[in-house]
Amino acid sequence: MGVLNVTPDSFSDGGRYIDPDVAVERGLALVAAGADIIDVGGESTRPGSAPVPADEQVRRTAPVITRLAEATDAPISIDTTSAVVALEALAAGAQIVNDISAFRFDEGMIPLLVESGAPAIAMHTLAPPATMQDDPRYADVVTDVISHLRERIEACAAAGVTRSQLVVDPGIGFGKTVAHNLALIRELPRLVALGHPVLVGTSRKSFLGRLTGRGVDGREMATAGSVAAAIVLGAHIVRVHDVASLRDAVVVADAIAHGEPR
Ligand code: PMM
Repeated sequence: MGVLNVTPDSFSDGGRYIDPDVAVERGLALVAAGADIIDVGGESTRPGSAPVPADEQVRRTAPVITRLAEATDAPISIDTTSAVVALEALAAGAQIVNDISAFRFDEGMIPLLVESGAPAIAMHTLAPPATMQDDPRYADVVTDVISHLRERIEACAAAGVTRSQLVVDPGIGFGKTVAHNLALIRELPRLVALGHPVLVGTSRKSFLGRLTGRGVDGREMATAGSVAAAIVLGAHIVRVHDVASLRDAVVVADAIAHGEPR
C-alpha cells in the first residue's frame, strides 16, 4: 500500500501533494513502482493534530480519487474516520475504507460498511491523535490491542458487516511507546491468528527515528528493516510512503516468508 497524503501537515509528506495534479501524478507513480493499493488521506493523524472538517477532507480527496480511479485499476483506499468522507470517496471510485479509529469516531461508519460492502481496515488507536501520545499505558500492549480489535470485529459483525470485509492493523505509533511498537511487531503472529488479513504501517514513524537517531527523511532503511520483519512475521499488507525504494525489500521478505512468486 502506497501512501498519498493530500494534506498540508502530515508528518513526512505534508504539503507535497496538496495540488491535485501533483497528487494524481504521485499516485500513479506509486502504482508504477509496485503499489497494489493507493491510500489517499485528507487529514493528518500525526500526534497532537486536530481533526479536519469532513467537507475539507472531501474537497482535498474526492477530486484526486476521481482522477486516479479513471487512470488506474489499482484499488484506492480512503484514510478517514468520517463516514461522510468515506461515502464521498467510495462514490468517487475508492474501494476500501481505512479507519484509524476502527470505526469508533463516527457512528455512521459501520452502517456505511454494511451498506457498501466495502473492504475496510480496522486500526487500533488508544485515543484521538490530539492526545494519543500523552503517556500511553497498557496492562499488556499486545493482549490489549488484540482484544480491542476482536471487540471491534464483533461489533461490526453484529451490525451486519461481513467478516471477510475486515483487515486489522495494530496501529504502530498510535498511542504507543517505542517498546509498545516493537512488542506489537515482534508478536505479530498473535494478531495474524485472529484470521483476518493484517496491515502494518511503520513507514518513517518516530520509533524508527528513536532507534536509529535519524530524522524523518533519513528513515527509509529503517522502514525497510521494520517492513521486512513485519512480512516475515505474517503481515499481509505494508503501508509505506516510498514504494519505489521499498519494493525490493518487500519482494525479498515475501519470498522468504511464502516462497518465490510464480
Ligand atoms: N498510519 C498513518 C496514517 N494512517 N492507517 C493505517 N491503517 N495504519 C497506519 O499505520 C497509519 C494509517 C500515519 O500517518 P502518515 O499517513 O503520515 O504515514
